[in-house]
Amino acid sequence: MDLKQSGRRQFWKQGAALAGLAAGAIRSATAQTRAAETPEQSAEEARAYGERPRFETTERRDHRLAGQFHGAPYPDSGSRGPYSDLWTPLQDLRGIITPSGLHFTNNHGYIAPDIDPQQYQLLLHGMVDRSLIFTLDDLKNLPSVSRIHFVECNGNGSPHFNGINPDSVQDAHGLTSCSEWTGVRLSVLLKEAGVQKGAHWVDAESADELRFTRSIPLDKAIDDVIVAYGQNGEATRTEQGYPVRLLVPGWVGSYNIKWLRRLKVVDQPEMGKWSTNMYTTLRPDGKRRWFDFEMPPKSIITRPSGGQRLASKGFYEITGLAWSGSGAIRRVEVSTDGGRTWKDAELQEPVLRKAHTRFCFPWTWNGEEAVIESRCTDELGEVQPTLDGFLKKYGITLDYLPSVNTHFNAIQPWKITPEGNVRNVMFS
Ligand SMILES: Nc1nc2c(c(=O)[nH]1)N[C@H]1C(S)=C(S)[C@@H](COP(=O)(O)O)O[C@H]1N2
Ligand SMILES: [Mo]
Repeated sequence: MDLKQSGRRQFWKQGAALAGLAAGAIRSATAQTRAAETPEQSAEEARAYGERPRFETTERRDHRLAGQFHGAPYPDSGSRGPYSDLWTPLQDLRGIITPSGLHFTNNHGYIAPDIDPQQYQLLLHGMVDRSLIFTLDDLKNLPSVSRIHFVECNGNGSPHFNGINPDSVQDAHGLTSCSEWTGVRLSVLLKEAGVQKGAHWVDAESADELRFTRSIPLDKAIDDVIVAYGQNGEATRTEQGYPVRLLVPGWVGSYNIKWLRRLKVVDQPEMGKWSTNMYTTLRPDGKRRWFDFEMPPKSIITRPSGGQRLASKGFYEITGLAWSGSGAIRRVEVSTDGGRTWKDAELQEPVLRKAHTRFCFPWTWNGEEAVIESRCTDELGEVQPTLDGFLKKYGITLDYLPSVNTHFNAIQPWKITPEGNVRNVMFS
């Protein structure tokens, strides 16, 4: 453990005590100060790469350290890599871009491989006319695209992952983030190689020791999948798959293979444990559903949200994020009376397909108990369900819900107590 880390952790503990003293109308339960660095170190770093203002300390939450996994104690915390389970502080973000250093990461416990970009190679083979190997320069020399898309873990928000009523929006829903991704369209590479008749899937495999694999239907691969080497204007972060990852817009997070090293064009999907056991939904009858693809429409109020405090009655802007794996968000409604009445929120530009969309709603809190929640509709007309609606759709009861590890998109209610404390009341 390095000094900086241990300092941070210590400060994080102090955070709870400091929160009560923090000024400002909405107080964050994670308020804290940053550990001091040596002056030479910070001056040099600041010149070279810039730094955050000293007072800006929001950070990813390490659920491995927090000891939470699938709502239960972490199984093997010791052996997990440093980037295995970091959650985005959604309550502190504005706009739609997640700063790269705050992008969530889900790594199945392995340490990010250290890949020299000069040595990097991507193999494209299988049912193609020509097998090809691309270096990083080869990829960068091909026509590029930059697109803003979210990545969301399939289990985000589900009690299967997050336990019952985690305190904050970060701990409940922090496995979604949104970046501008730059790279070459997979369709360009497939055209170069020449896809043969009878091919229907592309198996993508990672370079890390896990050999993480998922199969992508050829239609999707040709439609909008990006072989991405850029994130928010610079190289893709180490923990986001440096130097190259797959970006599969709108689909379940696990399709976005990081540290991509091999693409194989095939006729049948591979049926390894990640594609079948880990990333499908178990039905109550013991059978599994077909692969999950698009993430369903979902919205969450990020401010005010769980763990924050309204200092006094008066005006507040309610704001949050909405997104859908099927396309653009068309509408977000907000209720401040626990779902009895709804009013349209304003959607902030830009409203992009398969990207986080920022919504805003002006509100005056009268100082009485209130339950605030949001509900979105996407371009296909699909409406985010209530908890009951979600259970009906899957044909399950609340008891069974913790077994469902995917696609949980029920409306998230936050209760504001007369004292101004904001609490998670999803399951109550
Ligand atoms: N090589 C590799 N790729 C991977 C994973 C992994 O463990 N190893 N995790 C997947 C899962 S489950 C998710 S949700 C996304 C998360 O992407 P991120 O870490 O960039 O947020 O990466 C996917 N790609
Ligand atoms: Mo995931």
